[in-house]
Amino acid sequence: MSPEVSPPPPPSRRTLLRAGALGALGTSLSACGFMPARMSARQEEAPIDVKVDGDLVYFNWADYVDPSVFKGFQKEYGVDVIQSNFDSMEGMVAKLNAGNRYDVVFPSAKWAQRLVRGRMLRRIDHSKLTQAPSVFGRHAYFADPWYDRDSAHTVPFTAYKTGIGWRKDLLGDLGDSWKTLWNPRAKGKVFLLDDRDEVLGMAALALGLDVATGDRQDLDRITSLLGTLRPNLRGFASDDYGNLLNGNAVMTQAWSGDIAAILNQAKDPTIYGFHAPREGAPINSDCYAIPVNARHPGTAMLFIDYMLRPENVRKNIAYIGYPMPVAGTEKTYAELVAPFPECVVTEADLKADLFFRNGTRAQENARDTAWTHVKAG
Ligand code: N2P
Repeated sequence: MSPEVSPPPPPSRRTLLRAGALGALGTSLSACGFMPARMSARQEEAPIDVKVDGDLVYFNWADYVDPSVFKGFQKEYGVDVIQSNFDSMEGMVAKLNAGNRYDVVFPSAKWAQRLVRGRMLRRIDHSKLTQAPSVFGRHAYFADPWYDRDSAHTVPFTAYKTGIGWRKDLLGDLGDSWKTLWNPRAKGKVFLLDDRDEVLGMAALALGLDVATGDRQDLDRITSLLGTLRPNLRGFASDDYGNLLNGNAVMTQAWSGDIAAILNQAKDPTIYGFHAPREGAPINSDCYAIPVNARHPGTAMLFIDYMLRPENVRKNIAYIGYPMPVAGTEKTYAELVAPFPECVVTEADLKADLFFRNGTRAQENARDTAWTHVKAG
């Protein structure tokens, strides 16, 4: 395929409005390094022929789909699922930019927006997905989310918030503030997610700042605050789930879904707690997306549709612990998280301004620099 590189269209007024205060898209686009993989509008818009066109090359977080659902898909369609995993959005996008070809990838909201702006995703025709009405017809938020107008290139997979997971048997009941991470009884046994936006966002919220601030003065305050957390820190890791279960962490910054998954995996789930801190808990959503250079977009469409069948959604919810916006699966999730009601992501949560947003190039660079300082300690 010879990519016909063309500049992105100017953002419409609607897109600009949706991008929010930080979204100066024109300038941030080239900063994202998507130029080499950008496709022409024609390639992006070409309708996908929904039929098996090869094995499914799948790229996602580890353990983020129930293995029995993969088995069912392979059996029904006579294809293999060829899996590889990433452990950060930056890692995922680096692979795409390097030209690696996947049929289905799972960006979070702001990364989906970047990929859409960079013309790196195929358009997904909802009328070709038999299950689309139970997603877009029932969950108004996802019919037209801020990160992808009309969900034209994405289908929502999960929703979650970020909070604190801890061992109740070791630390007792804890307060519902981000400051809990500084609890001296957790000295040397706290993990933060290995994620720039989550860590800077947590400190921003603890300080009463915007969750996605790119302001240098704000970022100085954030880095100083995070410096004071060092004595408590054992490390940065996005395996919040594993670290709590294996005892490496007594407390960890955690995604609500991973905590809910613990309910199904732990010998004694009652020893774990989860708080969505009162200063604000970042909200996010991961999506299905089909890269423009996917070799098997037809199989990818069939996979997305298969994943959206309510019986498969219910299996996935029970296995990974994340709610999925698909009608008929609400009860499965509600029952799962009954012991952890703070995991629940409501429509009001989605509308609160607690998503990580794309900043301007300068703001994103300032956040990179702050993150480098925080990691270096
Ligand atoms: C990995 C799930 C990560 C989802 N357990 C957060 N985007």
